[in-house]
Amino acid sequence: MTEQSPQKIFLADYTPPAYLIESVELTFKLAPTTTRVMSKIRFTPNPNAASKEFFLHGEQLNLISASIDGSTVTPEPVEGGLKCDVPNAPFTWEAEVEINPEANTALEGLYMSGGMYCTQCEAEGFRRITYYPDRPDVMAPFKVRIEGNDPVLLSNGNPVASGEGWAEWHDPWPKPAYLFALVAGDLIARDDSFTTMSGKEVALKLWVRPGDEGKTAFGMQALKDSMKWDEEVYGREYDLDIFQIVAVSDFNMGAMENKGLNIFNTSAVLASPETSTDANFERIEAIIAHEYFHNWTGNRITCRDWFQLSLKEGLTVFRDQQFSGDIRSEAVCRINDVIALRGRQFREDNGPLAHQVQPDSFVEINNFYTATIYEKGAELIRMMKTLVGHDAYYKALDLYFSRHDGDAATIEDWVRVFEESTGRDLTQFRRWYKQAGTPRLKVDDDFKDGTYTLRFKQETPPTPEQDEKLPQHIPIAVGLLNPNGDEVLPTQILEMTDAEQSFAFEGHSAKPTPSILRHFSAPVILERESSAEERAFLLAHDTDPFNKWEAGRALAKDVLIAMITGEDAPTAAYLDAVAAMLRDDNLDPAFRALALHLPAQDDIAQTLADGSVTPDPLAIYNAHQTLRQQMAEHLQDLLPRLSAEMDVSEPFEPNAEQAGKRALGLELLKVTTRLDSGAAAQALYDRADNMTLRMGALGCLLEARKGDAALADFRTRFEGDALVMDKWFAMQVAHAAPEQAADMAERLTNDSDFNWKNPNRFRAVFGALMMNQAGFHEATGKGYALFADWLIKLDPVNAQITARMSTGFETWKRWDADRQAMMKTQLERIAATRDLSSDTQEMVGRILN
Ligand code: 0A1
Ligand code: ZN
Repeated sequence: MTEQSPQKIFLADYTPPAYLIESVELTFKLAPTTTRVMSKIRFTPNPNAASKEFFLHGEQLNLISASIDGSTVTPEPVEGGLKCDVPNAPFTWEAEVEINPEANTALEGLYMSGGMYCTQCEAEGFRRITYYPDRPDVMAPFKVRIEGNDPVLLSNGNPVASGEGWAEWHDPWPKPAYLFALVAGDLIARDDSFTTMSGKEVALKLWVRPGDEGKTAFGMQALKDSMKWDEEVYGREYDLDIFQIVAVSDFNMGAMENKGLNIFNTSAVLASPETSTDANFERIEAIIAHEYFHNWTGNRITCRDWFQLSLKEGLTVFRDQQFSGDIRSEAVCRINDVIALRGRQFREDNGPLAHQVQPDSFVEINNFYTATIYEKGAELIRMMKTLVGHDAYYKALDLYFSRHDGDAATIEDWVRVFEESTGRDLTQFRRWYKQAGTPRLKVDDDFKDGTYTLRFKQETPPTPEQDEKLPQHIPIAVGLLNPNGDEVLPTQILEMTDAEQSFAFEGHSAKPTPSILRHFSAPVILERESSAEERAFLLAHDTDPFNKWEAGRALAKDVLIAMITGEDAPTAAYLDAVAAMLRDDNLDPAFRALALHLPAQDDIAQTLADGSVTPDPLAIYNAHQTLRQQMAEHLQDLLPRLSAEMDVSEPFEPNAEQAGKRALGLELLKVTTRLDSGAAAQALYDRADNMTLRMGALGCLLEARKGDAALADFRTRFEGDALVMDKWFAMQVAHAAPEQAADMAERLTNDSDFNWKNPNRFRAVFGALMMNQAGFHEATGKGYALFADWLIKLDPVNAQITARMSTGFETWKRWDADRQAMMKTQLERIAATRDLSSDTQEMVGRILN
């Protein structure tokens, strides 16, 4: 859809709905191009609303008939829906509309994916199914009847009755329309069951296309683990007789928490050792947990409006992070979460797309499913828990669930629950929701007469439309080590509330070494002058695993940045520290793998730009290459023994312990490949019996420019498996040399398997190009031009994906004048495209400003 002048919507303009809904009955007569939807909705005037205007959202609907209390009416079509005169008392609205699921390439509303019908209604997709007040504060119980030729006909809630060619469902829990779902197709279920804490038996079904049954066991186990965990940790019990998951090949996001009927991107649920990597397994487990946890944080308690999106998303991400930390390694999960936060959210928060966790306005809500709403939102919950403590946190959550169950709530409701339950004043803490940008936390220290003092200074740089920043309430977890490396002060939470603040620690006989921001206790950028010796000391001695890793990462960054800026690089100190860390058999292999992994090239670029140095993507790439080569030479003697120890001999299990060994083994293989030109990688590829090792080996071969045979073999083996072929596409672009990445991406777009309307396949190629920093930013600008061509081509087909992927250009102001000019030209070319979607217009406009 194209709209001419996209309308801005403001949080301050919120008004309660004019009409509430008592009940909804929907009948679907399914047909690929002519589906009929009959609705019967019981409305009642909202006593709390000022307006009496009856407006229903509707988009791309063909209205066949409408009536009120049985009498035909002729509603007035208006922008985005219709209006109608209605009685000033409860009334029944009935309508019949026709829609065309087959023509729906936007994948919002009711659409078809590989011959099956499915829906995506968050945020505003239900208005493409029928006329309705499509806003989350209008909640109703739904009865749904589906008529169609497909053997499986599903909707939300409990099954009521079914027969040949029809099925009826009833969802007794009032829900907003964005949680509606319908699925119809030729599907097969993995069946299981779960007995809840009060002894209720819940049927579990994981529906897939015939042929994918072998990839459902892991997802089902993750679901049962999630259900159990939510009972044990949060006391939350499931509330319907059945819980269903459906895997769909064409899906814009990872998955969707529709009440009782979650719909998943196949990539977020299907798993097998032969086709999925350890990282895939971990992500699938987290997403299944995430969607399941939404049943309470999102569905039972939903959002009043979309400005409250982080109310459900921040909290649910935090809950899924807790879950993963509990069933895997807490330390390793935390490090990975912070890597992701810095890689995506910090970049967003420090560029033209920076926005508040609770925005004040938006044009297209689909553009706000961002790392800031999700991941920064989760960090805010984590900080609240740190500030109030474990017991007070769960007490506050109990109050939240009991007070707001059944509500469409606000972020303010959430904060108030914490204040009332704990007695703490969170006035200043609220700023985290309303102030965009990542605070910089500068620290220096001083030691006199046995007293050690830490002096902090916080400052948040300006962000679009928000120049002035006030000090944040920052929990800073600190520990102190004595010169022997013993911890002399265990972790304490310092609460910083002023722009500048000092904290003194008395009674030290020698100057201690501080370990600051342990466990990454706040989403800030810590700026502290530190020597290579101190970093190596912390890498060796810190008791906090996060800061231990952080010290190694900081040292690696120092080396890479010094290499790039032509200063003296502390390479020897770094390599010695890494070797010592690798030799420490007491350390979890997963931790060692993370510590060996070099900081991302984007991370280096961001740090350089932050320090007012214009980054050169090729120089960053070359520094990476050089350091890896030096690492290989330095670690030569260690490699054979360690690599052998990381060989997993028992049958593949996707658990954290085995995954950690494989991760370290593959990090070592990257280093080894520098010395043997890929011989070990080829041998591993040839004997690999799981995707983790096969793909790890293939990556090394591609980096060594020795991957042709393995690539051909990979394709032959997995030709029919779309998810694995996504990997085949992505790997070639991700590992292409800087000057070849754009050409490679272009070549792949001509491949007969490049089904570009499928979001997973489009992302495989162009997501990989965005991630290959030196390749995307190759000097002639061909990466930019190719990417823009394809965004322009995709926009009329799938505006949501186009808008989201336009963030590939969000760093344009970071680079040199030539690159800036070329990126700007492409952004302007996209912006000038006729009939550009409002989604993409908004994003490109914000990026350019
Ligand atoms: N609520 C889902 C994410 C989601 C959001 C929007 C979608 O379509 C526009 C689809 C899914 C979640 O947090 O998992
Ligand atoms: Zn979510």
